[in-house]
Amino acid sequence: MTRRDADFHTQLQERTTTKRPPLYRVLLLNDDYTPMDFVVYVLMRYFKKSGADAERIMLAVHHEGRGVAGVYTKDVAETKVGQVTALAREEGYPLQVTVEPEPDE
Ligand code: TYC
Repeated sequence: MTRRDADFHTQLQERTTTKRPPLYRVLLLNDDYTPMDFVVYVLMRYFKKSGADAERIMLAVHHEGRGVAGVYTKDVAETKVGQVTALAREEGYPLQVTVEPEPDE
């Protein structure tokens, strides 16, 4: 294969290979003041969890200190952090929500 063939091959690959975007975890952190019901509500409303899953995740955060609410592209993850943080502050709760990169597969 000539150098030009190799370059053409590389460019074709770059044009036609579909790349998945990097993903980010939205984490909930435990605290002593945010009500359990509020955390369950947030998990159902913003992270589309069933009642049973929301309860399980909330209790895991309560006992282990942190837990994954959902995994999204960067923009979506950051939007959810903003929405949930705003609602928690409106209600006067200190709930902490953060984002971390999902280790790539
Ligand atoms: N620890 C809180 C309580 O006992 C409940 C709670 C769970 C708070 C998860 C935050 O991310 C959280 N009321």
